Amino acid sequence: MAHASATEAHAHEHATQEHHGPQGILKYLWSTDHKVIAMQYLFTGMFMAMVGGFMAYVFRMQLAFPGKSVPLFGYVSPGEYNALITGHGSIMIFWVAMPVLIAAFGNYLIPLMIGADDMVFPRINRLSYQIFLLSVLVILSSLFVKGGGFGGAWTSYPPLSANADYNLTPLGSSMWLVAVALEFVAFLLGGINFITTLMNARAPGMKAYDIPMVPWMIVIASILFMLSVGPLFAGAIMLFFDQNLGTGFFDPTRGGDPVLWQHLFWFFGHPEVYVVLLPAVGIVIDIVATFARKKLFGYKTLLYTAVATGVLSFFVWAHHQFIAGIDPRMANIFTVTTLLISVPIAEMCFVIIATLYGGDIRLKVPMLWALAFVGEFLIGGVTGIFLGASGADAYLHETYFVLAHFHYTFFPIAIIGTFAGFTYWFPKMFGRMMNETLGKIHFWGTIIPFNFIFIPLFVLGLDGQQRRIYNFQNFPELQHLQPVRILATISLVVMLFFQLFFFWNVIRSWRKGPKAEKNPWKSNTLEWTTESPPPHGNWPVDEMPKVYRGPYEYNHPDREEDYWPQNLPA
Ligand SMILES: [Cu+2]
Repeated sequence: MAHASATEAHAHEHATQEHHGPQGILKYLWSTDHKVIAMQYLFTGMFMAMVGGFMAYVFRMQLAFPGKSVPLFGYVSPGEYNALITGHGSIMIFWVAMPVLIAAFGNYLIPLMIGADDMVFPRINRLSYQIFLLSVLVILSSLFVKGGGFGGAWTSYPPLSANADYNLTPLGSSMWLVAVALEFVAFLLGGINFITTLMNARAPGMKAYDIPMVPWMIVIASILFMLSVGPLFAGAIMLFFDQNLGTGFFDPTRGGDPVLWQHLFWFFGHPEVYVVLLPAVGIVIDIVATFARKKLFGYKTLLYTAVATGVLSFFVWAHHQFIAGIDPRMANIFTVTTLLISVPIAEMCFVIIATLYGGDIRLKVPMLWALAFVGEFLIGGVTGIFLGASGADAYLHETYFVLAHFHYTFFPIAIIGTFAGFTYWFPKMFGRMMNETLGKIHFWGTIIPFNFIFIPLFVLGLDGQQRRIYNFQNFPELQHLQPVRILATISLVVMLFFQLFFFWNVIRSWRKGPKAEKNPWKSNTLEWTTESPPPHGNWPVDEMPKVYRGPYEYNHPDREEDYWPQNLPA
């Protein structure tokens, strides 16, 4: 069996070489340990979340109090405003959601949950992070070059992004493209590792349907990413040429077609939503099963639903272009596929609800986040149905309704999903328990203001307020909505303030939280059978886990102490 021999080879390596790789501070730069690389991705992603959150604070202050000096920033010029909204969108998607949900959780959890001692290609894994770090440096420095950061929004639509006179293209625009391309390379390398590791390095006895949901979801997401990113990668190179060499792929004054970019962008851009959604769903379903003390309801249903969502997500992209001049008959087709994709998503929600049903539910902090994910994401899903119908979209397109819908999908994925996973695996990652009270203050201090930020934006959108406008004082017919804008901004400031409780909780628990045992939540996936935190190689060489039986099963209320697979008969 191929996977058994791969594991033996690894075990041998760990038995003969106490620690491969350098020690001390260099360990964090050159380590090939999947857990160290996961931490690098996690903390880089968290740092970038602070940058992206700060950008949101600055432009929301400008919207609520136009023309006033923003504390910690100063006056916001129109150019800076554009750079801020562009930076916020691109950073939160490419440098927060992707590195945290795919790379950090994928790196940390895949080997541990399938009983492997590391990734199959540890050095490719390290290279992946190093290229990612380079992309971080490029995007951050692009904010400070001459002409300022790129201001063409995260979608980078031409012809604005491809300047008519290419000699005038600001450096920031091209650096944005380079940074995004580097980031894609990093995640392609990571994806290769995730897929091969899941295929080849599973614990002896672990069959396909024994694999826990988190590794499955991250691997399906990696495949989606691989299949969708190619066209945009090519598009990014073409746009780079338009910007710097005077080609005209996307510029109509040079014979190009700007709508071509929109096709290439959204062919990637829509599956990208599922690239980050699926790992979050995996995390949430794992937490829900553990804290409901139930077997996951409908394992295969969920798995095939995820695959179906992935396949369908390649046929919905033009719902972003209903009013871009595409054939209205095409719009009908994309309306149907878009409405169709809400079926598997609803099915995922039903799996979660059915798992909760009749459970012995414990409302620990990770469980609160997991339940909030379902409720908030549903609002995003339901409002997406309005936007997916081409008739309604003609009115709602480019309004704050889109913005509010998008944040009701992405915030639950990137922020709520991350906090759920982080608080759940914190004891495993750092060997300490987090403080429940601080965790609950942080939870409510995030969830309540979140709704007060984005429900007002639905109101603004339905009243016809357009996106990407610097100052609404120039629009007398929208003046009466100023209190709504101020409410959203104040709620954002309150939400950002409550993040201090999270950072305080992390630092405090890391240093002197109560020691975590191997399996504090009484879960029954493999990562809970090793020490907290796991040693290098994850398990002692002669104690590598074996899986004695399937199918994949969670705790039953009557088997409280029983975790899979250790206490089960051979
Ligand atoms: Cu879409």
